[in-house]
Amino acid sequence: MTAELACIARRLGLAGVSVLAITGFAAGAQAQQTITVGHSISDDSHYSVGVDAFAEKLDELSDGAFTVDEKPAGALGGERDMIEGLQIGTLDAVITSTGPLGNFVPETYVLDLPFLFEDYAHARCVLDGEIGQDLLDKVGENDLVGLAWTENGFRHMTNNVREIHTPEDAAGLKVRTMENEMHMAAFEEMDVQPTPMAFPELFTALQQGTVDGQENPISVILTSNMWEVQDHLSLTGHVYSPAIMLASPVLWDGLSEEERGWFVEAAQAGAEATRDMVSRLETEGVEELKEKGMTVVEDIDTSVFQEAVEPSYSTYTDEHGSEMLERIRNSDC
Ligand code: EAX
Repeated sequence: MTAELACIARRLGLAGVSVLAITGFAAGAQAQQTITVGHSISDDSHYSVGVDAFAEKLDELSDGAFTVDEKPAGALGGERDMIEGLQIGTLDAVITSTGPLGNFVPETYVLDLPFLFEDYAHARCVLDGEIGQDLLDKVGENDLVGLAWTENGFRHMTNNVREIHTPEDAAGLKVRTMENEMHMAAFEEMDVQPTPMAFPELFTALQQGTVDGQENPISVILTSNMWEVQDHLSLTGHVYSPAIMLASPVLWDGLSEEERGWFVEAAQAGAEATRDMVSRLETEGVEELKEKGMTVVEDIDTSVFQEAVEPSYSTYTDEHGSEMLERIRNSDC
């Protein structure tokens, strides 16, 4: 189409007229807007699959008025940097874990408590229901727009020192965590030395031995090639890691109600595609990591880990009370 138009333009002697302008004219003169979407992990990750599904749905709903420019792999900075970017409008949307989100929206810290969600069905049900919507609304009160909850996955530990079967095996290790108070408190209860760091710095830190280990969902471990620099994986599933698709209030202010609806619907389509990949890799990905040479400890007694980290809940409840925690525990999910 574009080449054809360029050809027509040349024949008409419109050499100086941009092809884009002609394309816009041909499509009914509707202005095209490019939406920049950033995330911290690779372009074959579950977030990237989510961006593709988001872009496709947005294109369909808007009849091509919005196109998406994906900036993966921390090209626009770590997750905290990108959230700040949204607030000042230097980018349009981000898919991020809740790692740094509590620094901006403290109400979301509840989601970062270890062993809060029993399984994927439980977490997805809570986030897709009234509780999830209330938290998205809270996000909206902090110079951010919460489009939809999406997913990173249950986090598992990797390291280069020894197989982890029990919290005692983890004790003494230096483990990179996200920049998240709740996560750090949980690891401290296991006598692990939590070392918070932005994701784009992690691979080099593992490679150079600045930290002994890290923890992330299978999809991240696999698609960020952590198996190249980590020997042992333990399926601890110690915390569910939600992700969220956020938009910039600067973008949002310029959209009509109808367009806002398209963005929310497209973000939900992205979340669905992301969750499908997370589910698939939760089993397939483990096999792949074994093939790539990782030793995998699968028979973990999670109850001993749960007991070890339980006292860290007070880090949350001392400051935020237990109302939201009880709501999640008592929900129908
Ligand atoms: O959001 O920082 C992390 O470990 C996150 O899990 C990752 O960047 C995906």
